[in-house]
Amino acid sequence: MAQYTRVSGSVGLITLQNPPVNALSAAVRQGIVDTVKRALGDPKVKSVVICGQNGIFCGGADIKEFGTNMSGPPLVPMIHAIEAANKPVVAAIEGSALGGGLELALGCHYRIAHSKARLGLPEVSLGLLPAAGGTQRLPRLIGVPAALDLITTGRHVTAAEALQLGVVDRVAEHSTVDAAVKFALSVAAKSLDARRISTYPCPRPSDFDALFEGAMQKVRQSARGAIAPVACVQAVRAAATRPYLQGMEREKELMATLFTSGQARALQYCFFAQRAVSKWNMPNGARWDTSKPRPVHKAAVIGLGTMGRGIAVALAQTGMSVVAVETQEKQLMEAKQAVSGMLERGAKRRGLTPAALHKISYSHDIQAVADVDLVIEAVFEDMALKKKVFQQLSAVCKPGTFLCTNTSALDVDHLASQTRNPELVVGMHFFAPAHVMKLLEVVYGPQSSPQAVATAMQLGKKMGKVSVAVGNCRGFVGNRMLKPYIEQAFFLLEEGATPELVDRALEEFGFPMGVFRMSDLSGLDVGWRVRKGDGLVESGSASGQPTRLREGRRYSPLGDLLCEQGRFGQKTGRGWYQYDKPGSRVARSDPWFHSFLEEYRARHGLVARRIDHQEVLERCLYVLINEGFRILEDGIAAGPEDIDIIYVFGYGWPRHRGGPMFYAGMVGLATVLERLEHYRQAHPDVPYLQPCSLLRRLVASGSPPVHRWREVIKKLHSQL
Ligand code: 3H9
Repeated sequence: MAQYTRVSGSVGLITLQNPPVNALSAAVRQGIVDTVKRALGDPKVKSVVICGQNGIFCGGADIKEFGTNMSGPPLVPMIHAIEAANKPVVAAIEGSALGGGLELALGCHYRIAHSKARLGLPEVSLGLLPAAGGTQRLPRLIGVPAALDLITTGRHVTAAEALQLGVVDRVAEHSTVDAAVKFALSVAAKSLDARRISTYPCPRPSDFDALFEGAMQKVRQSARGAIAPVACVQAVRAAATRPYLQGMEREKELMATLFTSGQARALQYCFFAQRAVSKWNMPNGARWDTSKPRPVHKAAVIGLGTMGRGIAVALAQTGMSVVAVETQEKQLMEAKQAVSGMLERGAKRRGLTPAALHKISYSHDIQAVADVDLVIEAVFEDMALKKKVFQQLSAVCKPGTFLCTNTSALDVDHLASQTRNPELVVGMHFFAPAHVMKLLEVVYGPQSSPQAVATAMQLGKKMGKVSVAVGNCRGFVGNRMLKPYIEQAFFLLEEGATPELVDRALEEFGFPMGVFRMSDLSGLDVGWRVRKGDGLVESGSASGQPTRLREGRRYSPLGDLLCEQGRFGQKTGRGWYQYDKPGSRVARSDPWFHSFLEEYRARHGLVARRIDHQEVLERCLYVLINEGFRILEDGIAAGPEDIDIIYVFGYGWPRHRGGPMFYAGMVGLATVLERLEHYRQAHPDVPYLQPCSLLRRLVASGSPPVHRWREVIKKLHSQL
């Protein structure tokens, strides 16, 4: 777990060996303790180098050990022993030095990093803080403001930035271990008095109070209820106000609170869930590890509206050639300008030249896609139009071209049936803005080939997306679950709530935006068009007298009524809220809407009652979760992790609550079931509130933890 050799006559070389990331498991920690002792006790050894095998220094503490009975030597005294050594210890950092890995390096007397290495203290994203001295040593080394930034955001820095900040002493271009050994030889006889970071005074900035107040305000605003960023600020404050050992005590104390918190559990679940979703499998048995993707060298986007433009940017940024097709000349010219602007701004942000600009060619002729490997259709959300495009693509493209649709809800199988090779068709559902949002739903139908799914998943990864493979149904996973959630929000308005109350409850829960502010942002007309297509919007609604039932189910026409008045949200300056002008983003309460709502209730004989945050959360979230259970039951998502990752990356579900399905487990499945039953009784005309049989079955089998749900689902499927 830590290999020891003597090299160049007098350098003790310790190599961490725990693939894939050399995490500091109990065995690795024991290995370090033993090998350091051996090196320090060997009179022939004058200096020591610590490195990691396979080009990676260390990915930090072993996250899999958290929540178990942790054994083995603890990190803090292990790092202290290295720092206290009387022989110079040099960290040779290749690949990554993260979390406990960087803390180990900070305990060394010197740090040399490869130019491609990344360093950081990402504990905050796991609901923790760097508790192996990271919060105490880093501010002493690089100053309080820079340490606050790295520790509260968890961001990884490049070797160049680490050198500039003073985190590392040197950057190596070639073999870091060779460079470190050479360096270790050169410092063997030097005094270590000035190299032990824990002995440094922590620089106290002149604007100390304002700095910490500002930092606290910033994390409270962006953390949306997450507690770890706040604890990180408190720990760094202790570094700046207390002697080192007392600071370490504070770090330990704060870590103890975080370590057992539900938030840390949720965030660590998200870490593993994000990796689990890349290991996709389909109901027909096709899997990620047996399906080989085909390389995509050239891709095309059809339709250059908002989504198509973002997709073109995301594709071009991978470095591949992109053909962007838009049949309307005016739209094509506008898109060309917009895409170039996005690529230029993106390159500027990353300090690069916009090379991707030259990767895109534009055409108004669909024939231009004849030689591409993969096409993503992103035309207007209209089945007839999409069908036509797929028929054309099937005729124009070279054999074997994958045909993907960016539809957000339409039937992928139906589109596949328009082509000669339905096995080459999958959905690639991006989220707006497509070059920014991380989520990609890869939608397979019964005929989609494993290779088509593998290729779309791999392309998503290349584009920097978190891709989740899901089955085909109306709205797939994300939008299917959103429907009952939005519906409940409308019903709550009818029963006495306001958009402000509903949004506040959801934002306090941790969503960046409540349902109504989100609806104003994305445009009320989008859902209106869908409801019209479904025949739900009644022609008499202009008179304000639409009924509130459709085929025996409760229906709220509130959204339709606003649309009829031209209130489409931010773009028209009016929606559920009012805005200073069309396009403005600051939502203000709208007295017009409040009196409209009162009149509406009066007209329908609805008596407003007091609704509290608890009811808003239970009604909106539990109904969404219930639909998640139906999705699992239907086999549309392979496991709860897929749903949770979709919600965390695509729908603003607060990551520190782990995603809707994980959250249901935290609340208690029996509680979710009981509340759904309660609301179903109160609202018998709302079928979405009917608890799903999978939920009942899980409760009946003792509410197993989320990682064991798949067993119950498998049993359920085998009985169907
Ligand atoms: C900490 O250090 C606390 C301390 O302050 C002290 C407390 C006292 N442990 O991401 P990948 C697995 S907290 C266990 O796909 P990449 C991962 O699950 C820790 N397992 O590779 C995956 O497994 P599988 C702070 C880990 O090349 C496999 O390794 N550290 C750990 O894209 C490959 O991972 C962090 O937060 C771990 N620490 O990226 C760093 N790390 O193959 C977390 C990874 O079964 N890690 N695995 O799915 C990372 O950010 C990335 O893994 C890294 C490599 C950048 C290192």
